[in-house]
Amino acid sequence: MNDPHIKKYIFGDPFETGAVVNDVSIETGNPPYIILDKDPSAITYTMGKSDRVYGLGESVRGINKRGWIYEMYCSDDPMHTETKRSLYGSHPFMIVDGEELFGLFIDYADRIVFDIGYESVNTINIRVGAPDYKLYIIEGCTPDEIVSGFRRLIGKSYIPPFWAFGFQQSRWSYYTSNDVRRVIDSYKSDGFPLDAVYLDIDYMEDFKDFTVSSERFPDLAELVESSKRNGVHLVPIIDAGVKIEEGYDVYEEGRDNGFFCKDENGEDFTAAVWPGRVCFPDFLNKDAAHWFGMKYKTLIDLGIDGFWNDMNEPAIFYSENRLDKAIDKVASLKGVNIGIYDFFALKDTVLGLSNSGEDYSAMYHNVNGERICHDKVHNLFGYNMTKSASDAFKEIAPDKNILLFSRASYIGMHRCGGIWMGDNQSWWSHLKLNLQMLPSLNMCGFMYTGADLVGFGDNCTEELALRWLALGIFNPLMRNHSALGTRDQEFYRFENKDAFRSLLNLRYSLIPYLYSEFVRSVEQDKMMFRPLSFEYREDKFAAACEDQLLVGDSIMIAPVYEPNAIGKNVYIPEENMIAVRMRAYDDYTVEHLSKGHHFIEIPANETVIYIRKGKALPLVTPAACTADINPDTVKFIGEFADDYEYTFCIEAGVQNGESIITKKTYKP
Ligand code: MIG
Repeated sequence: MNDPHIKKYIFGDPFETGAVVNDVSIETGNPPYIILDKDPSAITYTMGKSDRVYGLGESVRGINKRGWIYEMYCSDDPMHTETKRSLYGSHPFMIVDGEELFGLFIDYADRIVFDIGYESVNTINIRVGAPDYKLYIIEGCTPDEIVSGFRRLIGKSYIPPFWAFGFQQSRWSYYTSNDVRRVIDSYKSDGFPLDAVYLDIDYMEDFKDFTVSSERFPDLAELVESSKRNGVHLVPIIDAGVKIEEGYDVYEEGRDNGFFCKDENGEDFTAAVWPGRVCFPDFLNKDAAHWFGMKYKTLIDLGIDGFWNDMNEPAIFYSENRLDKAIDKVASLKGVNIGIYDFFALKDTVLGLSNSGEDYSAMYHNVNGERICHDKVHNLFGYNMTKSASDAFKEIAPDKNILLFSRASYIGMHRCGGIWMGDNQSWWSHLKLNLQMLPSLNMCGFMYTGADLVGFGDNCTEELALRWLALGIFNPLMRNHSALGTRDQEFYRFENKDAFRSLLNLRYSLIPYLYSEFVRSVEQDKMMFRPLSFEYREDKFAAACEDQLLVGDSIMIAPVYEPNAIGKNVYIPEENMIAVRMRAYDDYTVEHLSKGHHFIEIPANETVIYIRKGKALPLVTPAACTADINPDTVKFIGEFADDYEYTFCIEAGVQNGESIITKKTYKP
């Protein structure tokens, strides 16, 4: 395929990342719009005063990325405040929308710094780690066209199994089979719908991948079976590090076959993560990747049909080498009356032990026989871990579409699995970040995604839980997850159960719409979550709107993300939108709104969905789990022409590890 709107340039000797699958021919001469350094590891562009910049996938801050500096470098940072620069994924695609309109993708697997008007307010300055990369400039008449051009270049996004659109419950500290049973029973006995419960690292024996604790989960196969009878899938975690332990087959096979990453001396690179000392499978080595991917069979054989890959930036708590140095330093100071600056230096030495660039630089890969320093391929590690699983699933169980998502990612991985948005916190600001990341990730191909609802770290409040759920019901990956030691936040834990139950039921009423819009977005290389500015091109209020989204073709959402609110200001971007005030899927009132600013009252037990002119919102009767959803129960809300029809995408089976999707059209 040769798309006339995409121009490709190659500089130096780039590493093949695997991001692009439908490539275009190479241009010579200078790329348009931007200015390249001689080197050319720096790119600059002068923005117009009101230009907006979109993209950069999983990043902090708003939908318009202008006014901050971001680094594309997969990082394990559970405390992502707004002044951090990197999160778990690297998605170096952006769109400039203003005096000029173009997209830019830098295909490069190490650190890239995107200064979007930080050092100098009107300047974009991009610094690529080394002058060895591919640059794509994407032109189009609208941001949507640019996104489609880019998405065609990088190939079709992952479509999870239909059940993965159901509500999923997770928590780090379901220690035993009985803990899991209790969670399922509690949801069921309170009449909440549920499709999955997660198994965090606690299900393993000493945090060893592909093992199951015989003491705490002696009956996993039975648990998987009985949960499935309730419509609930169990989804275990897989960590990147393999515990070093004699007699542990995964470790011994990896060691004996040379499948682990190496250090400078060609010995296995070791570091410490949850299992203690580990080796990292060399996912960039095809044989190693295949070997590790096939290991998932152990759990698939027990009936498991979903996985989440964690710690694959890769996260490193410490390496022994640097720990020893730190310990020596601490010891050397014993009895010394150190100065305050020495004290801070000491503190930094200890705090800097984790996820250190020094350790990454000492790690080596075997790529088709060539020794490659990890620095060159850092952002591809999580991608290739997830690809190894995705490839193997097609071999192990081609008759199943196995759910798969990852923490770390790079563009290209969007074809193999989804991502969750990493370790957020039970903060109101992270509710808003959840909303703002959705369109940015869609631009980069990541469609199956969502944040840990109610927040992973820290303690939530009931009010935050309820407001977050009102956004959560639109996340394709709708998972409540929390960290060990934080306040329990399963939805049945709260006082106002009715409000939580009706929101969860509403999710199930919405699933056929969400799934259909999701599938169509993938098929047509579109975004499912769009900023208002992408649709209402000439509208200055839409352009500045950072907290409302179009979800699929029919609706707009504008969730509350502040405490003690009685409602919020909502911008209605077109005449005659219909605000549907829902207390339950079958208990709602509608109100016509004119174009402009409105204060919308939104009590915490109501959700307001805005239907676009001439469109309809299809809602089905809620069900206890996705398997029980019946699309024929559909009812339409909205005002639409007599010949209006809506087509549901319906999962009708599996072939080659992928869902077979049929279409069924309904007329109101
Ligand atoms: O160092 O497995 O992001 O979802 O619960 C923390 C425990 C390791 C990080 C993941 C989180 C998970 C947690 N993991």
